[in-house]
Amino acid sequence: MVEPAETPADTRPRVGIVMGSDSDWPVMKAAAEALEEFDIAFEADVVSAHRMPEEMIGYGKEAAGRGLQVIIAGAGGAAHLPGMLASVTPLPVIGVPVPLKYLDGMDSLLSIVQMPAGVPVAAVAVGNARNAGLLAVRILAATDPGLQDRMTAFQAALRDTAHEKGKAVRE
Ligand code: RP5
Repeated sequence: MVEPAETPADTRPRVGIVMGSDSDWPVMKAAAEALEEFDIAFEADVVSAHRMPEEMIGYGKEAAGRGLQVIIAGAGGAAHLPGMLASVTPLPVIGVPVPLKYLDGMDSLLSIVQMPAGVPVAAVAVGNARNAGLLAVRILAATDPGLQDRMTAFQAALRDTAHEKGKAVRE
């Protein structure tokens, strides 16, 4: 019998992107795009803290064992997903406050950032899923010199672009 081939280590997801609803995806896909820019394998799914709590806890409990190294969790309104995941996983959790129709995302931001001592969630700005992706890259780069070199090059490109734009202002 032929054994099924194992998934090659570099194609196994290292980052899990989860969100409370598919309606969060237009915001959250920017995290996926940032990871793609750095060739980081990731998975993305809807895991609602309120509509599927058992599955949500299961996802958090199993994430590290499945090989994930960082979780990016986005939610809007009563945005409990990042904090609840952080309560059941030892992995770093990055929360993305998704802005909804009312309150400009302030409710999402405060729900995510006001965690009790001992259970940290790294929150990015309202709607800024790109920064969540880039922060995940930096976390992974701490133990990956090649990835760190790419992040350094990315930062140099940001600096060059800012210089270039400044030139247009100065002239
Ligand atoms: C939150 O409720 C989700 O993260 C989403 O931001 C919000 C609205 O969800 P839908 O009603 O659009 O599914 O749990």
